[in-house]
Amino acid sequence: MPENIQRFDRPAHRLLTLVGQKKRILIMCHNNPDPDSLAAAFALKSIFFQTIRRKSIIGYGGIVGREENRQLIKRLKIEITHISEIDFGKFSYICLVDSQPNTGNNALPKNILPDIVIDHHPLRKDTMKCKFYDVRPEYGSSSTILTEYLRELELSIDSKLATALFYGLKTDTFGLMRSKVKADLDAFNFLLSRLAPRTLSAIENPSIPKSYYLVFADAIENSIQYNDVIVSKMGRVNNPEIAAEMADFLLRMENVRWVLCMGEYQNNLVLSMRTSRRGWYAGKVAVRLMRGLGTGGGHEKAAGGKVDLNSLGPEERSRVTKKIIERFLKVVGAGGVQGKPLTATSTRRVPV
Ligand SMILES: [Mn+2]
Repeated sequence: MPENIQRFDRPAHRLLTLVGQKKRILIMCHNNPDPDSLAAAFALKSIFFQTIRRKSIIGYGGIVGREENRQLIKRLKIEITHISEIDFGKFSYICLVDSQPNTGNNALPKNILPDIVIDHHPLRKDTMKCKFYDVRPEYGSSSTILTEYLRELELSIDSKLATALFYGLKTDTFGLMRSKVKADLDAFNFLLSRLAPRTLSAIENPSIPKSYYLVFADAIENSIQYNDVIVSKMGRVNNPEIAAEMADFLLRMENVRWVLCMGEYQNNLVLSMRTSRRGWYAGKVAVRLMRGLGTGGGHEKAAGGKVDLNSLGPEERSRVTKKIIERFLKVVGAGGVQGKPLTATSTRRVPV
């Protein structure tokens, strides 16, 4: 019976023993991969190359939407392959990082169970059927786990890999703000002295297209505030990650504790949820909101979800959106609150 590998000493050694001399290895990120997913895959690829001299392939579904993430891939030369160019049958070993089977956020076909799962989301039932899984929900990032693997195996970590892992850890934990374990801080300190500071800065501060600002303007225009809760209906978006960016941005508003942003991307309703409230678990709230409608999940402070709109007409689509908003407001305690357009506030501060 496979067991959660983290209970054992030296998980990276166990992983390598299990992989042996497998020839063709695929490492899958989640859809629209974020820095943590990309860095974890990049690190696992480096582990296989440095130990068993195997060149593995990093696969992903969706698109790389954020300009920061595009820069990460470009500047650190992370080679990734879209699933449209991947023949899953050709691989003798499949790894999944920063995600788990049947979560709806990775592009692995339903009939393919990965051999290896390394993740920091809450453990799922299907994951327990995999040969090797190392799932640590208390960890701030998958990059933290992979940094530990590299250190355990005493492998070299060049500045590119250190920069990727540092950025993955930093973004997933909001600069350690969302971190709860010392392991994150240890990895942070370890990577800090090894990364390329100018490259990191270039990744974090890219030029951004004008369209991005227009989407933001639109989203703010279409936001409704219910006391400390904001719901934004963004309409059609040309990038599935923009809902998450908007949610992060809105949560920084003073006195706001919950944000839900929703947009339509390629016949999917994508939603992103954020909270700064303690004692709640956004990922669990997302699962509840999406029950019977689609898929959802996530972490303590950040979560997401997706509804397939393909078979739904315009009326059904708006009914689904309404239902999700209704459930959300009820769960976060704003059920009976009369919402006001965000831009209608009379307390707008105008600099003199
Ligand atoms: Mn992650």
